[in-house]
Amino acid sequence: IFILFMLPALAYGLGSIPWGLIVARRLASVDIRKTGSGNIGATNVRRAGGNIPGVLTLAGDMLKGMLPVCLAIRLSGGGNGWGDLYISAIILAAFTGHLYPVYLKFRDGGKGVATAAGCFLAISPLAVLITLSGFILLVRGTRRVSVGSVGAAAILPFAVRAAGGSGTITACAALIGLGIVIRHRDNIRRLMAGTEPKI
Ligand code: NKO
Repeated sequence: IFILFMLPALAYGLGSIPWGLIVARRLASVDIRKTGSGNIGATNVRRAGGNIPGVLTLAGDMLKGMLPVCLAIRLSGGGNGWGDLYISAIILAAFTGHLYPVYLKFRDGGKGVATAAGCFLAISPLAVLITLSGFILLVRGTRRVSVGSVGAAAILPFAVRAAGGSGTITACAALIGLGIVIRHRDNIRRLMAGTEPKI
């Protein structure tokens, strides 16, 4: 019962851990917020420090979403109505932590792609697999990670539904997708201006 009430705060706290900032500082000796796009995500860390720091950031940001959602699934017993509402709240808490990290005074948060992928991997690996396929096709086709991310955000709720997700989890996926798209507004502006960097 105690952990049931503490998990939202724990998920927010975990989500707040800025892996990209930590990895880039340790392994590439740069302040990732002042390099490239200025984003703390895996894409920008790879841009600044190469593949290994990029993959470590991706793994860290995915795990901090996956861990609290796995706990939420266990605590709520999965599939029932209240359980899905609880799981959705935990997803939103982890995602909000990543976007507005308490340790960075709620500024300089990420765009939520890797953290969302981790959260939904815990609930529906199939939905993430479907979304990942779209992501890969879009990145290959355009050479821009941001296009893959925005596309994946749009696909996610449909993939969750198609994979058998409940209405509650689907609505949560739509909200997360909307958050990701909004966070990419600078990228979208650059894409329309033709100035978004290729990978
Ligand atoms: O620096 O503004 P930038 O060019 O870095 O970065 C734009 C980028 C920001 O996002 C990231 C996160 C890294 C994403 C790596 C892809 C990992 C695999 C994604 C699977 C997608 C399926 C999950 C659905 C979640 C929406 O966009």
